[in-house]
Amino acid sequence: MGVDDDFSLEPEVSDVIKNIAGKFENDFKVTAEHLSKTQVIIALVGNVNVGKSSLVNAIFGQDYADVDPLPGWTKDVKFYPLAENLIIADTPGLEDIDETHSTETWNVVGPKADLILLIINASAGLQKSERDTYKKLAKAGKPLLVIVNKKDQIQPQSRLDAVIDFIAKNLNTNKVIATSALHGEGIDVLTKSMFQILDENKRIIFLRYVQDKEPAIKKLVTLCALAAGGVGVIPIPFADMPFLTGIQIYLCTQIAHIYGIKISKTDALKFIGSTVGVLGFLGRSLFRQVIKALGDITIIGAGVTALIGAGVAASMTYGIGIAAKEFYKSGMSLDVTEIQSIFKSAYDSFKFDEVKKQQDLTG
Ligand SMILES: Nc1nc2c(ncn2[C@@H]2O[C@H](COP(=O)(O)OP(=O)(O)O)[C@@H](O)[C@H]2O)c(=O)[nH]1
Ligand SMILES: [Mg+2]
Repeated sequence: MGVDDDFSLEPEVSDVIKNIAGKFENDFKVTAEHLSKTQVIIALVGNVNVGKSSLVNAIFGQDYADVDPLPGWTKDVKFYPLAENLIIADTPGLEDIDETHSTETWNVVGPKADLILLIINASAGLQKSERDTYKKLAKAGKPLLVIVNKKDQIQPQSRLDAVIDFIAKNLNTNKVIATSALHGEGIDVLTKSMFQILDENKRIIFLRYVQDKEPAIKKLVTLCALAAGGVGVIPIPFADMPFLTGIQIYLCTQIAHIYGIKISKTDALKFIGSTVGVLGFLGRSLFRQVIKALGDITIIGAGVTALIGAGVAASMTYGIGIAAKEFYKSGMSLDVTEIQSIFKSAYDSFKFDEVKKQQDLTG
């Protein structure tokens, strides 16, 4: 079922696709190989009872207390494999960290963690131990997010805003995220931030295990759309390939990967071809031009973007990404008509200038 059966390419285009897929196989292999060997370690730092277990549960739908910690690490920091390549590192409560434990804790968390979550209880406010810890962690130079959990316990909203503002100012960071693990609030913002702050391979692995993948995938699609429109926000592999299609192939293969589906470059290209086909002459002729040019490995990148305009390039990428999300989420059970209709409404809804402006504001 799916793209292969319903979407037939002109023979000359199909030959060229095979050709391109072969030429870039090596670049993409690096990514796939990398992914299979990559491990993501997320360290939780925070006092007892702040909601560390509850947050992990809200994000991944799993209780790491049910998992046996990995043997042979240290007695203070415990590593729980939530999945083969996703590990939660749980540290002793800050109040329990005396001098000897402390050194060991930072020595482990600093180098090993890919992402550190410092979790603070909203209703208790910022403690001195939390401030000191933040300083130490920030020095490690690792991706670090500050989470203010139990936000439901602070009413009204203006009081909560003041608490968050106070913590952000005191820690000198703008990466403070308010959550309620109990009510599932702010978890979307948190997963989006975790996704964005992780490196390009680790973020894909992370998302495979996240329960609600939608917010972060939308973010990925938006960032790729901006990249296609010439606005670089985060590094995206292949964004500097001298043509537009590199970004979309990357986007489709990564989204498939997040849903646990391995696809080839040819599959991705066919999928892209099937979506843009709905744009009629513009989509088809653009796709054909890109494909042909790629066949010659002519450097046409800037040319193609100039030809269709940054806004159209961005909207197309957005449409392709959203269509890919629905397609792979469905286990590839949508047909071409359904894919095209999802593509078209996403394509029409994307407002490049507004999104660009928003991105400028929020960073
Ligand atoms: N009101 C409220 N309670 C929460 C929240 N998150 C966790 N809790 C509760 O706080 C207690 C400690 O949570 P837990 O996840 O075990 O904390 P940990 O010791 O840091 O792992 C439990 O009773 C949770 O139900 C939240 O966002 N709001
Ligand atoms: Mg716990």
